[in-house]
Amino acid sequence: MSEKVKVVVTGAAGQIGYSLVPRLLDGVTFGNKTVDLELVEIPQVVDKLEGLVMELEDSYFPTMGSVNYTDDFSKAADGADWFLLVGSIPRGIVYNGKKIEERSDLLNINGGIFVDQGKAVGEKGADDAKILVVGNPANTNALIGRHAAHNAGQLWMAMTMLDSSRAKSVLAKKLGVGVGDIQRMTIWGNHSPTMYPDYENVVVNGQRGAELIDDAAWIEETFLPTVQQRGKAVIDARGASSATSAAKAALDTVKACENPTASGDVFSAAVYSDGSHDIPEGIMCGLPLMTTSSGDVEIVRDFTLSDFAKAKIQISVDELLAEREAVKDLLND
Ligand code: NAX
Repeated sequence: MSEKVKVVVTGAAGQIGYSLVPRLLDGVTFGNKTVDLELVEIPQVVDKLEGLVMELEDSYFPTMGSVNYTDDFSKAADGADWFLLVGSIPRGIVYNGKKIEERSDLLNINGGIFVDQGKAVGEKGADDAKILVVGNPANTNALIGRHAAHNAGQLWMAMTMLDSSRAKSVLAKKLGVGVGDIQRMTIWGNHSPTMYPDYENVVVNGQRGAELIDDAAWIEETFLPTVQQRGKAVIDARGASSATSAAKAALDTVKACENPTASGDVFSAAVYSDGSHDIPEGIMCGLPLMTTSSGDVEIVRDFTLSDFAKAKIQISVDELLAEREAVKDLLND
């Protein structure tokens, strides 16, 4: 019998969910493991998931195990190995009679959701479960969920893989190479316009980015703003936010955790900071990561940061500290 993996996806009826869910079953993300799926939505739209389940059944996925849909996150969480927490309340909608415009309101509403989900993950999820938060504000949602889970064996992450893939694409065009030629790309800080894509530490066909790119104006005026504002550019062009690329990034994060990292390379996600790289402890900060041959995900420490990089990272770290302060009531106990 093949191995099994149980995966919970929230926001499964949303845009990202529609691109993401089928590809969890395609035999690539989890290899030949049988994938049991729990698709979670809010009560108002949960019934729409019946249609997605019908499509999954019709798609011929030999690795598909059981597929359920529910609005009961806690029930879905039972024994799950992976949680892809995509669902969240977007800015601009009316919630409990109030239009949600302020980031602090958004933090608190979504934070409340992540307290409940975190508790369920901690109590019911596998003790070595991995949790990837995609729903924004992703880093602080993950901080709240991790705190509520109180389960040290579980790994909470917030997604920065999409930012990393965007940064690789912009650099690859500049350098005339393929995206696959760019290694060691790290997104430092928050998944927000303050993020810092580290062009200096990338390795492109054996050469460091710092040696390859000697064009400070291009970095400041083109590279950083293009990567930092790419989400908005996609919305402006498409009339909807990034969905297929976000789904691909979530799958790439899962694969990066499920397989040992190639020697010398890293991958990007935000994890709980432990003081390394002079980043204060206790925030979910984008960092360089690797998966060891025994399957542990670790922070990679052999990075040298220039004064320019340190100053940029500090801006994003300050934002994360302010977000933590804004939700401090959700981090008590
Ligand atoms: P959609 O609005 O299409 O879908 C979100 C879905 O989540 C909705 O169907 C909603 O009913 C559901 N939902 C809300 N609260 C829920 C809860 N408590 N439990 C279960 N389901 C819940 O948004 P979509 O375009 O799919 O984006 C989802 C999230 O990803 C947004 O927060 C978005 O900002 C975020 N993103 C994060 C990215 C990242 O790199 N970290 C990039 C892409 C994306 O912008």
